[in-house]
Amino acid sequence: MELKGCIFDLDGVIVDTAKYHFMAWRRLAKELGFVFTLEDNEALKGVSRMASLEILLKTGGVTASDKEKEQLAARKNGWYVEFISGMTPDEILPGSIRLLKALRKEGILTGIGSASKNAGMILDGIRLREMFDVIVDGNKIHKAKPDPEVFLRGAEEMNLQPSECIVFEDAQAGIEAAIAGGMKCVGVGSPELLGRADLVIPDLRKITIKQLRNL
Ligand code: B16
Ligand code: MG
Repeated sequence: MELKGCIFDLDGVIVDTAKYHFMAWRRLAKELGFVFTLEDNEALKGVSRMASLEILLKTGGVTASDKEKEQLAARKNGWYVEFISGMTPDEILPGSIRLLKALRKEGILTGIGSASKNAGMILDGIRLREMFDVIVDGNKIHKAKPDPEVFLRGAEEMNLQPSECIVFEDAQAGIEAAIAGGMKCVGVGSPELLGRADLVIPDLRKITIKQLRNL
């Protein structure tokens, strides 16, 4: 392919904020009187905040009104923001900076395509904002992954066609979003979960631009 842009999911690809999301959701579940496991948490990856809450409530067999749901989501987000407010560049996942620098050296544009409304705060904490030409996050989009909106907006802001872009994703919903958007995608994580991606890698450490161009 003629590679002109790479769009990175944030949580789970560039940083491991999934653990902070989990800590906050588990705390909410505990307050609601049930246990939320790491396994249950898999289904929340890449999913928007309100959709995550729906899954959590279903897991615990809890019903709530729309107003209560808003309050529960805000409560969870308060804890989550507290957890991520102390993030530093030490938390950037291995290989990320190397790959971003290599892409930029080749004139390939870089972007963030995240469902999170807290992406800006995370990027500031890890001081990586300037490594991305475009940033599309949960504040800019209306439709959550697996809808391709987040990645299509990223390509559009880069002035590129979807077919010229590669998406890096750690979540099934994100892989589906990339496919729906007509983009190649690299799954970052386990092949069992991300088998629909064009290539699955354990992390960003070893991937080369040549491998990406061959997709
Ligand atoms: P927030 P990503 C996603 O980020 C997370 O994977 C997902 O677990 C979270 O619920 C979602 O952002 C919304 O995050 O509550 O901070 O708006 O993986 O798309 O970068
Ligand atoms: Mg993710």
